[in-house]
Amino acid sequence: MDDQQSSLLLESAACFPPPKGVKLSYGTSGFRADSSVLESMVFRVGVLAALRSLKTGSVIGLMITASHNKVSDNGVKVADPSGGMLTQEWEPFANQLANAPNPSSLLEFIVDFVKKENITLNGKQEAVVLLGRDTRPSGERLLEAAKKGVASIVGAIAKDVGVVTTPQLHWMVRAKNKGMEASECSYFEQLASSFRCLMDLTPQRDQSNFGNDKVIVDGADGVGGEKLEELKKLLSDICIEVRNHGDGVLNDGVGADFVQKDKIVPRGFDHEDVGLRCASLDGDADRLVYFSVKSNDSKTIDLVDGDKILSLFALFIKEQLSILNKSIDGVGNESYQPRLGVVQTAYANGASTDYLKLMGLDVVLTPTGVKYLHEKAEEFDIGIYFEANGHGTILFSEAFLHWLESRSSSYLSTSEGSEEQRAALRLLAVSKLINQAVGDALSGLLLVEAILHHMGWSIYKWNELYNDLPSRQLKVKVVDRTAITTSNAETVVVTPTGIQEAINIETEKYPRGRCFVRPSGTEDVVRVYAEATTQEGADALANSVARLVEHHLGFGNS
Ligand code: 16G
Ligand code: MG
Repeated sequence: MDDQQSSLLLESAACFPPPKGVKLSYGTSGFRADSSVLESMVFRVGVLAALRSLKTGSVIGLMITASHNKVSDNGVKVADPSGGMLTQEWEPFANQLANAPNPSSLLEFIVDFVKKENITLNGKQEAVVLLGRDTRPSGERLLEAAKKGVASIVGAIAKDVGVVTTPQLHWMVRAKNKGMEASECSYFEQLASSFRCLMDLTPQRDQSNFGNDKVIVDGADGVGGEKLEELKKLLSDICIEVRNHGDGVLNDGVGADFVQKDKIVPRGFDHEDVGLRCASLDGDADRLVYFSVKSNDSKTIDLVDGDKILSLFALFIKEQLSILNKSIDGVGNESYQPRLGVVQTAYANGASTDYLKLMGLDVVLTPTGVKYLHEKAEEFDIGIYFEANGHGTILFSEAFLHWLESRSSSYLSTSEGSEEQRAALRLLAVSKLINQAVGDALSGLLLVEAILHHMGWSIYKWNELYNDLPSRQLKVKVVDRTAITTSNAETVVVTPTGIQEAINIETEKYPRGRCFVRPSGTEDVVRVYAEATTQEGADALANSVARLVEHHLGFGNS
């Protein structure tokens, strides 16, 4: 590293002293904390993103958001060239940078790291970082810190894409690196045109079950509602009503996280919405859940969570593949069999996993966090992943898309307009509609709507795919949550010893009982999840295991 570069880094780092006594780690969703302590972290993540761009020779993304957290929090995360999460190999470096006590130790870490990673810092190679932020008031100030971080690597350029949803930023990074246009306009256009295409391919079925044609969307008072209003203008086949699009407090009694965890109606919804199809986005619009307001109690809801969205997507894709397979069998000489797989976490309702297995699908569990699910889903030709909380997407392998394209063009000459051709076109449209960079509530919403239309299903019919087992989630404050380590996709506690045996004894008391504990990646708590055939059973199991956790780990300060 030359003198110009090191003095630039030292000088700019001096403007962003780290807050005393704050130690952050790059968790499942990057760095997240109260926005007042984040400026120096964001600056340093700006530096990291520029280095990542130099290392990969590609455009990198930096998103300022704290998703479903309260409005006073904020956070920052990095999108890799594919549009996915920052490679896990760089997370330790992110932690080192964020927690370096002063500019000179920061510089030391960088010097060592660039040497190890073979990154040349001579200002000759281009580095580009796309910067996005959600609607949080602290976003603007933090964006300036990110820009300074990027600019402290000689030759690196920060491009501000403004207020966007997290998935939009990831989509833009992916598009840019594929040489496509990466504007918000092109994002909206791609979603709208592939949605239109899917709707045009709807079979002529009895639509009497479809129910009310309108979908009402809770925008969590965040960026998603605002963007959906814009996207709506390009859509003519669907009626979307957006509520909570930014006039109330972000994530306060609204949003997908609130709806999924508390199972009560978000602000702005009431008995007048009984019978309607409702959906909820989270604060940065990478999560989506559906719900309907209960007719006997307008405060509570029937939740249609990420597991049901996954099941709907899996069912639809399987249906299209079997239409294609029929023609393959007819020809008799086609050997290519695309592998369809679904990826869930331990939070997936047991009934959903049973349902998916009954459909004959390959179901794999991973630890919580999109980076794990995404990585696993990439192993399939079509990998569908979802967390129960509504974060998920569908990934298509390049090989499968090529195969699909060549099939669909061969149908042009042999069986134009056939069901096989339509199935191939539907799958191609799904691959364009769904955001393959990361879970995206807007594209997910359009895909759900198109599939319900295709099936001629109401939200009730969809919800009847299977009945969720009653479940309960609790948080436990302990002295040190990192004392808990787990294995088998977080279903088994490894340390401290003895807890797992005690959990097993409790769990066995309940028919179809299932229970696991894990340290949260985003809050200083241990989470407990329990499932049983009755709500009372799930509650009792969760409570007794929460007490076990307290007993083994000691109460924390609340
Ligand atoms: C983050 C993760 C989400 C996960 C959640 C778990 C991403 C982009 N987001 O929001 O996937 O479900 O953390 O939170 O990976 P927890 O560790 O506090 O339970
Ligand atoms: Mg989110």
